[in-house]
Amino acid sequence: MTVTVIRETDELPVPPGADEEATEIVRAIYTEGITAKKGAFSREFAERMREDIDVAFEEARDRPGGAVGRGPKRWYVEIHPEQLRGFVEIVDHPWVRKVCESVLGADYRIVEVGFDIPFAGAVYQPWHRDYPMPELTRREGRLNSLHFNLTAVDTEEDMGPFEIAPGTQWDWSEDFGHQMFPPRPYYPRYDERAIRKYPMMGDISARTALTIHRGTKNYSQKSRPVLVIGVDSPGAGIAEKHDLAVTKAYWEQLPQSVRDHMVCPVVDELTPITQKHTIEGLVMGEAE
Ligand SMILES: O=C(O)CCC(=O)C(=O)O
Ligand SMILES: [Fe+2]
Repeated sequence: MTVTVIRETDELPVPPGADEEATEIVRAIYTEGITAKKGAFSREFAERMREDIDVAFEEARDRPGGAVGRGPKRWYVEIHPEQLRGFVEIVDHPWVRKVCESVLGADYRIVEVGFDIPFAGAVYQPWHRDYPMPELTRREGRLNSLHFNLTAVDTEEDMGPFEIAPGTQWDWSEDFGHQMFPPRPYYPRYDERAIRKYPMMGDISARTALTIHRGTKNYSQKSRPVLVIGVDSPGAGIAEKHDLAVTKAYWEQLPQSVRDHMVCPVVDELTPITQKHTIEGLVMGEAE
Protein backbone atom coordinates (compact mmCIF):
# COMPACT_ATOMS: atom_id res chain seq x y z
CA MET A 1 0.00 0.00 0.00
CA THR A 2 1.84 3.09 -1.18
CA VAL A 3 0.99 6.56 -2.30
CA THR A 4 3.67 8.50 -4.14
CA VAL A 5 3.45 12.26 -3.86
CA ILE A 6 4.58 13.09 -7.37
CA ARG A 7 5.21 16.81 -6.83
CA GLU A 8 7.75 17.47 -4.14
CA THR A 9 9.11 20.82 -5.25
CA ASP A 10 7.81 24.03 -3.66
CA GLU A 11 8.40 25.89 -6.89
CA LEU A 12 5.21 27.29 -8.35
CA PRO A 13 4.60 27.74 -12.07
CA VAL A 14 3.57 31.37 -11.68
CA PRO A 15 3.36 32.94 -15.16
CA PRO A 16 5.65 35.87 -15.91
CA GLY A 17 4.07 39.18 -14.97
CA ALA A 18 1.51 37.62 -12.61
CA ASP A 19 0.13 40.07 -10.04
CA GLU A 20 -0.38 39.27 -6.37
CA GLU A 21 -3.83 37.79 -6.87
CA ALA A 22 -2.72 35.53 -9.72
CA THR A 23 0.30 34.39 -7.71
CA GLU A 24 -1.95 33.49 -4.78
CA ILE A 25 -4.34 31.60 -7.10
CA VAL A 26 -1.50 29.47 -8.50
CA ARG A 27 -0.18 28.87 -4.98
CA ALA A 28 -3.60 27.76 -3.73
CA ILE A 29 -4.34 25.46 -6.68
CA TYR A 30 -0.88 23.87 -6.61
CA THR A 31 -0.82 23.60 -2.81
CA GLU A 32 -4.31 22.98 -1.40
CA GLY A 33 -5.83 22.14 -4.77
CA ILE A 34 -8.79 24.47 -4.25
CA THR A 35 -9.50 28.19 -3.93
CA ALA A 36 -12.62 30.35 -3.94
CA LYS A 37 -14.06 33.79 -4.45
CA LYS A 38 -16.79 34.61 -1.95
CA GLY A 39 -19.72 36.67 -3.20
CA ALA A 40 -18.57 36.74 -6.82
CA PHE A 41 -22.24 36.80 -7.86
CA SER A 42 -25.47 38.01 -6.29
CA ARG A 43 -27.96 35.76 -4.51
CA GLU A 44 -30.46 36.56 -7.29
CA PHE A 45 -27.92 35.25 -9.78
CA ALA A 46 -27.68 31.98 -7.82
CA GLU A 47 -31.49 31.77 -7.66
CA ARG A 48 -31.75 32.11 -11.44
CA MET A 49 -29.08 29.46 -11.82
CA ARG A 50 -31.14 27.19 -9.55
CA GLU A 51 -34.19 27.67 -11.80
CA ASP A 52 -32.17 26.73 -14.88
CA ILE A 53 -30.75 23.67 -13.11
CA ASP A 54 -34.25 22.54 -12.12
CA VAL A 55 -35.54 22.88 -15.70
CA ALA A 56 -32.52 21.01 -17.10
CA PHE A 57 -32.87 18.27 -14.51
CA GLU A 58 -36.54 17.70 -15.39
CA GLU A 59 -35.60 17.50 -19.06
CA ALA A 60 -32.73 15.08 -18.44
CA ARG A 61 -34.05 12.74 -15.75
CA ASP A 62 -36.21 10.50 -17.88
CA ARG A 63 -33.95 10.47 -20.91
CA PRO A 64 -31.48 7.57 -21.23
CA GLY A 65 -27.99 8.92 -20.46
CA GLY A 66 -29.47 12.31 -19.55
CA ALA A 67 -28.85 12.18 -15.81
CA VAL A 68 -26.12 9.78 -14.69
CA GLY A 69 -25.85 8.24 -11.26
CA ARG A 70 -23.07 9.39 -8.92
CA GLY A 71 -24.29 7.25 -6.02
CA PRO A 72 -27.71 6.78 -4.41
CA LYS A 73 -29.97 9.86 -4.79
CA ARG A 74 -27.23 11.76 -6.56
CA TRP A 75 -27.14 12.73 -10.24
CA TYR A 76 -24.93 14.51 -12.69
CA VAL A 77 -26.32 16.24 -15.78
CA GLU A 78 -24.28 17.78 -18.54
CA ILE A 79 -25.85 20.73 -20.36
CA HIS A 80 -25.19 23.18 -23.17
CA PRO A 81 -24.12 26.73 -22.24
CA GLU A 82 -27.31 28.32 -23.51
CA GLN A 83 -29.39 26.28 -21.06
CA LEU A 84 -27.84 28.46 -18.37
CA ARG A 85 -28.77 32.17 -18.49
CA GLY A 86 -25.72 33.17 -16.45
CA PHE A 87 -23.14 31.27 -18.53
CA VAL A 88 -21.46 34.35 -19.98
CA GLU A 89 -21.38 36.18 -16.65
CA ILE A 90 -19.67 33.19 -15.05
CA VAL A 91 -17.01 32.47 -17.63
CA ASP A 92 -16.36 36.16 -18.30
CA HIS A 93 -16.05 37.02 -14.59
CA PRO A 94 -12.65 38.67 -13.98
CA TRP A 95 -11.74 36.21 -11.21
CA VAL A 96 -12.64 33.20 -13.37
CA ARG A 97 -10.61 34.57 -16.26
CA LYS A 98 -7.69 35.21 -13.96
CA VAL A 99 -7.77 31.69 -12.49
CA CYS A 100 -7.91 30.15 -15.97
CA GLU A 101 -5.18 32.33 -17.42
CA SER A 102 -2.79 31.97 -14.53
CA VAL A 103 -3.18 28.21 -14.06
CA LEU A 104 -3.97 26.99 -17.59
CA GLY A 105 -2.48 29.69 -19.82
CA ALA A 106 -4.03 32.19 -22.20
CA ASP A 107 -5.38 29.48 -24.53
CA TYR A 108 -7.63 27.79 -21.97
CA ARG A 109 -10.84 26.21 -23.24
CA ILE A 110 -14.26 25.83 -21.68
CA VAL A 111 -15.12 22.18 -22.24
CA GLU A 112 -17.87 21.18 -19.85
CA VAL A 113 -20.98 22.65 -18.23
CA GLY A 114 -23.05 20.51 -15.90
CA PHE A 115 -24.40 20.11 -12.42
CA ASP A 116 -24.43 17.64 -9.56
CA ILE A 117 -27.51 17.21 -7.43
CA PRO A 118 -27.33 15.21 -4.21
CA PHE A 119 -30.92 14.85 -2.95
CA ALA A 120 -32.25 13.88 0.47
CA GLY A 121 -30.89 10.38 1.11
CA ALA A 122 -27.60 10.85 -0.80
CA VAL A 123 -24.81 9.00 0.99
CA TYR A 124 -21.03 9.34 1.29
CA GLN A 125 -19.37 8.99 -2.08
CA PRO A 126 -16.16 7.00 -2.18
CA TRP A 127 -13.11 9.29 -2.01
CA HIS A 128 -12.14 10.01 -5.60
CA ARG A 129 -10.70 12.29 -8.22
CA ASP A 130 -12.80 13.15 -11.25
CA TYR A 131 -10.22 12.06 -13.84
CA PRO A 132 -7.20 9.79 -13.89
CA MET A 133 -3.98 11.77 -13.40
CA PRO A 134 -2.83 12.94 -16.85
CA GLU A 135 0.66 12.11 -18.11
CA LEU A 136 1.69 15.78 -17.97
CA THR A 137 0.84 15.93 -14.28
CA ARG A 138 2.53 12.68 -13.47
CA ARG A 139 5.71 13.48 -15.36
CA GLU A 140 6.05 17.23 -14.82
CA GLY A 141 3.89 18.08 -11.84
CA ARG A 142 1.81 20.43 -13.98
CA LEU A 143 -1.96 20.79 -14.03
CA ASN A 144 -3.92 21.16 -17.25
CA SER A 145 -7.55 21.32 -16.18
CA LEU A 146 -9.80 22.94 -13.58
CA HIS A 147 -13.35 22.61 -12.30
CA PHE A 148 -15.29 25.65 -11.16
CA ASN A 149 -18.18 25.04 -8.76
CA LEU A 150 -21.10 27.34 -7.90
CA THR A 151 -23.55 26.27 -5.24
CA ALA A 152 -27.24 26.95 -5.89
CA VAL A 153 -28.06 26.90 -2.15
CA ASP A 154 -26.51 28.05 1.12
CA THR A 155 -24.68 24.94 2.33
CA GLU A 156 -25.59 23.74 5.79
CA GLU A 157 -23.97 20.98 7.86
CA ASP A 158 -26.84 18.50 7.44
CA MET A 159 -26.94 18.85 3.63
CA GLY A 160 -23.94 16.59 3.01
CA PRO A 161 -21.28 19.21 2.23
CA PHE A 162 -18.50 18.70 -0.29
CA GLU A 163 -15.37 17.37 1.40
CA ILE A 164 -11.84 17.66 0.06
CA ALA A 165 -8.40 16.44 1.15
CA PRO A 166 -6.08 19.40 0.38
CA GLY A 167 -2.75 18.61 -1.23
CA THR A 168 -3.79 15.19 -2.51
CA GLN A 169 -3.94 16.24 -6.15
CA TRP A 170 -0.35 14.93 -6.31
CA ASP A 171 -1.11 11.48 -4.89
CA TRP A 172 -0.36 8.68 -7.25
CA SER A 173 -0.77 4.99 -6.66
CA GLU A 174 -1.26 2.10 -8.99
CA ASP A 175 -3.78 0.78 -6.49
CA PHE A 176 -6.38 3.49 -7.22
CA GLY A 177 -9.46 1.88 -8.79
CA HIS A 178 -9.81 3.04 -12.40
CA GLN A 179 -6.95 5.43 -11.50
CA MET A 180 -9.49 7.55 -9.61
CA PHE A 181 -10.65 5.74 -6.46
CA PRO A 182 -8.24 5.11 -3.56
CA PRO A 183 -9.12 1.76 -1.96
CA ARG A 184 -10.51 1.68 1.62
CA PRO A 185 -7.16 1.03 3.36
CA TYR A 186 -6.03 4.43 2.03
CA TYR A 187 -9.01 6.27 3.57
CA PRO A 188 -7.24 7.35 6.80
CA ARG A 189 -4.92 9.50 4.65
CA TYR A 190 -7.95 11.34 3.23
CA ASP A 191 -10.03 11.35 6.42
CA GLU A 192 -7.14 13.01 8.27
CA ARG A 193 -6.85 15.80 5.74
CA ALA A 194 -10.56 16.24 5.04
CA ILE A 195 -12.02 19.73 5.06
CA ARG A 196 -15.72 20.43 4.55
CA LYS A 197 -16.79 23.39 2.45
CA TYR A 198 -19.82 25.51 3.21
CA PRO A 199 -20.23 27.77 0.18
CA MET A 200 -23.10 30.25 0.09
CA MET A 201 -25.18 31.38 -2.87
CA GLY A 202 -23.05 33.66 -5.06
CA ASP A 203 -19.71 32.04 -4.12
CA ILE A 204 -17.55 30.32 -6.72
CA SER A 205 -14.66 27.92 -6.21
CA ALA A 206 -11.97 26.54 -8.48
CA ARG A 207 -10.19 23.26 -7.92
CA THR A 208 -8.15 20.71 -9.70
CA ALA A 209 -10.45 17.73 -10.03
CA LEU A 210 -7.44 15.57 -9.14
CA THR A 211 -7.57 16.63 -5.49
CA ILE A 212 -9.21 13.71 -3.71
CA HIS A 213 -12.74 14.66 -2.62
CA ARG A 214 -16.26 13.35 -2.08
CA GLY A 215 -19.85 14.40 -1.51
CA THR A 216 -20.93 13.49 2.05
CA LYS A 217 -24.16 12.09 3.44
CA ASN A 218 -27.19 14.35 3.11
CA TYR A 219 -29.19 14.08 6.36
CA SER A 220 -31.57 16.89 5.41
CA GLN A 221 -34.68 16.91 3.26
CA LYS A 222 -33.11 19.46 0.92
CA SER A 223 -31.13 18.97 -2.26
CA ARG A 224 -27.76 20.68 -2.79
CA PRO A 225 -27.35 21.45 -6.51
CA VAL A 226 -23.88 22.54 -7.63
CA LEU A 227 -22.94 23.87 -11.04
CA VAL A 228 -19.73 22.55 -12.60
CA ILE A 229 -17.75 24.31 -15.31
CA GLY A 230 -14.80 22.36 -16.72
CA VAL A 231 -11.89 24.20 -18.31
CA ASP A 232 -8.66 22.81 -19.73
CA SER A 233 -5.44 23.66 -21.55
CA PRO A 234 -5.07 22.64 -25.19
CA GLY A 235 -3.91 19.05 -25.44
CA ALA A 236 -5.36 17.99 -22.08
CA GLY A 237 -7.74 15.68 -23.95
CA ILE A 238 -10.76 16.57 -21.89
CA ALA A 239 -12.82 18.37 -24.58
CA GLU A 240 -13.05 15.03 -26.37
CA LYS A 241 -14.95 13.56 -23.42
CA HIS A 242 -17.71 16.16 -23.63
CA ASP A 243 -20.41 17.05 -26.14
CA LEU A 244 -20.89 20.71 -25.48
CA ALA A 245 -22.29 22.69 -28.43
CA VAL A 246 -23.82 26.10 -29.17
CA THR A 247 -26.39 27.25 -31.72
CA LYS A 248 -25.45 29.78 -34.39
CA ALA A 249 -27.76 32.39 -32.89
CA TYR A 250 -26.16 31.96 -29.45
CA TRP A 251 -22.63 32.01 -30.85
CA GLU A 252 -23.32 35.25 -32.70
CA GLN A 253 -24.22 37.14 -29.55
CA LEU A 254 -21.37 35.76 -27.42
CA PRO A 255 -18.70 38.32 -26.52
CA GLN A 256 -15.40 37.73 -28.29
CA SER A 257 -13.74 37.28 -24.89
CA VAL A 258 -15.89 34.16 -24.39
CA ARG A 259 -15.77 32.88 -27.98
CA ASP A 260 -11.99 32.88 -27.76
CA HIS A 261 -12.23 30.08 -25.20
CA MET A 262 -14.89 27.91 -26.80
CA VAL A 263 -13.83 25.06 -29.06
CA CYS A 264 -17.21 23.41 -29.37
CA PRO A 265 -19.22 22.92 -32.57
CA VAL A 266 -21.65 25.65 -33.67
CA VAL A 267 -24.84 23.87 -34.72
CA ASP A 268 -28.31 24.62 -36.11
CA GLU A 269 -30.04 22.74 -33.35
CA LEU A 270 -28.86 21.40 -30.00
CA THR A 271 -28.96 17.69 -29.28
CA PRO A 272 -29.51 16.84 -25.60
CA ILE A 273 -26.28 15.49 -24.15
CA THR A 274 -26.01 11.75 -23.61
CA GLN A 275 -23.27 11.04 -21.11
CA LYS A 276 -20.55 8.48 -21.29
CA HIS A 277 -19.47 8.34 -17.63
CA THR A 278 -20.11 4.79 -16.57
CA ILE A 279 -17.14 3.76 -14.45
CA GLU A 280 -18.10 6.24 -11.74
CA GLY A 281 -21.68 4.99 -11.77
CA LEU A 282 -20.39 1.48 -11.24
CA VAL A 283 -18.12 2.44 -8.37
CA MET A 284 -20.37 5.00 -6.71
CA GLY A 285 -23.57 3.04 -7.17
CA GLU A 286 -26.47 3.94 -9.43
CA ALA A 287 -28.64 6.85 -8.41
CA GLU A 288 -32.02 5.14 -7.84
O1 LIG B 1 -21.23 16.54 -3.76
C1 LIG B 1 -20.41 17.24 -4.35
O2 LIG B 1 -20.40 18.48 -4.24
C2 LIG B 1 -19.37 16.60 -5.19
C3 LIG B 1 -19.83 15.45 -6.01
C4 LIG B 1 -18.69 14.84 -6.74
O3 LIG B 1 -17.56 15.03 -6.40
C5 LIG B 1 -18.89 13.96 -7.90
O4 LIG B 1 -20.02 13.52 -8.15
O5 LIG B 1 -17.89 13.68 -8.60
FE1 LIG C 1 -16.12 14.35 -7.89
